[in-house]
Amino acid sequence: MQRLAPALREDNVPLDLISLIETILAATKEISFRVSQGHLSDSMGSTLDENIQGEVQKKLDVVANELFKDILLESGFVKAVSSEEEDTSVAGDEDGKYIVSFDPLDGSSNIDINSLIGTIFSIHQAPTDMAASNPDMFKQSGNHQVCAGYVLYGPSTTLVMTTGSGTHFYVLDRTHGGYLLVERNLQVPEETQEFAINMSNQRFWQPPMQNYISDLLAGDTGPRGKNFNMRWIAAMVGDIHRVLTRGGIFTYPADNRNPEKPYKLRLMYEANPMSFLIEQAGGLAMTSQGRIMDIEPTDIHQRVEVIMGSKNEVEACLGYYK
Ligand code: FDP
Repeated sequence: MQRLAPALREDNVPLDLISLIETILAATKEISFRVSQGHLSDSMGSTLDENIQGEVQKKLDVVANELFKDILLESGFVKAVSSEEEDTSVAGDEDGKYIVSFDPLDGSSNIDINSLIGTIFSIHQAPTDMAASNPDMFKQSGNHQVCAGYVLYGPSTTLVMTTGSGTHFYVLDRTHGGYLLVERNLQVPEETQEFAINMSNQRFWQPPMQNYISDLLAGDTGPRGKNFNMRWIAAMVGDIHRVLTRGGIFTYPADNRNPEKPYKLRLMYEANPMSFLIEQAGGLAMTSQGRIMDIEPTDIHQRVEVIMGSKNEVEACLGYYK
């Protein structure tokens, strides 16, 4: 099996971007180790807890955020970072060529139940005409990503990543401590009979999503004429990994629970990187209004409607909005 760096060189990825990716992955190896230690590590529980020595314990997502931030800002490759855990962007090296958006630990409600969690990242070129402290650097659409990926801390630690030449699948080999390429060019099957949505929000959805899901639930007695299965991991990394592996549709639609907050998932470090991975694998990544990666961001923590996965099923869903 091929190691990471030669696999990236085969895709003509520039050397400084390879170094940046390796920097990100160094942090994921440490997080993977901490996750595998579970309650034996100091990272479980609330930030308000104290351990036996009277020291304040940190939650794993805070630890992961600090690790990524420090390692990226010290690397010299990065002009600024933005994270789910930071209010605004954090400045790095003025000459850094890249900016990185990340969700250090996605699926945080799964941390304490030993279930799937992961890290999501998205890399853009840094504009040369803005200071490192200017958060407007991050107002670039998903179309301009030069790399996106996630690391899933599951029974095995897996990396799924694209630099625009297909979506490739790697596994962390603990015997040598590096990621090995398992499969090049993942392809999301166009057809599926599996959907992922948080059904408990059903009464809050808009009518098109209500109608689409009720037709899926009607199975072979309804207009779709086939039965569907449902899965919900409550961590986007886990659900998207399944979609990339065997197909499916994943959606977190608009809802009216809170009129100030009609969407849940974040554009910059959840929807955009996952869209890049899904599209590079032949799937679709949409809102009910258009492609996610065409959205011009207005805010680092902007939220967005998400409907992504198997091409024919996403199109079937969008048909209900016409
Ligand atoms: P979480 O808030 O636990 O970090 O990031 C948002 C996210 O997880 C996604 O990973 C996941 O798909 C979704 O929220 C889970 O939402 P529900 O709480 O509605 O299940």
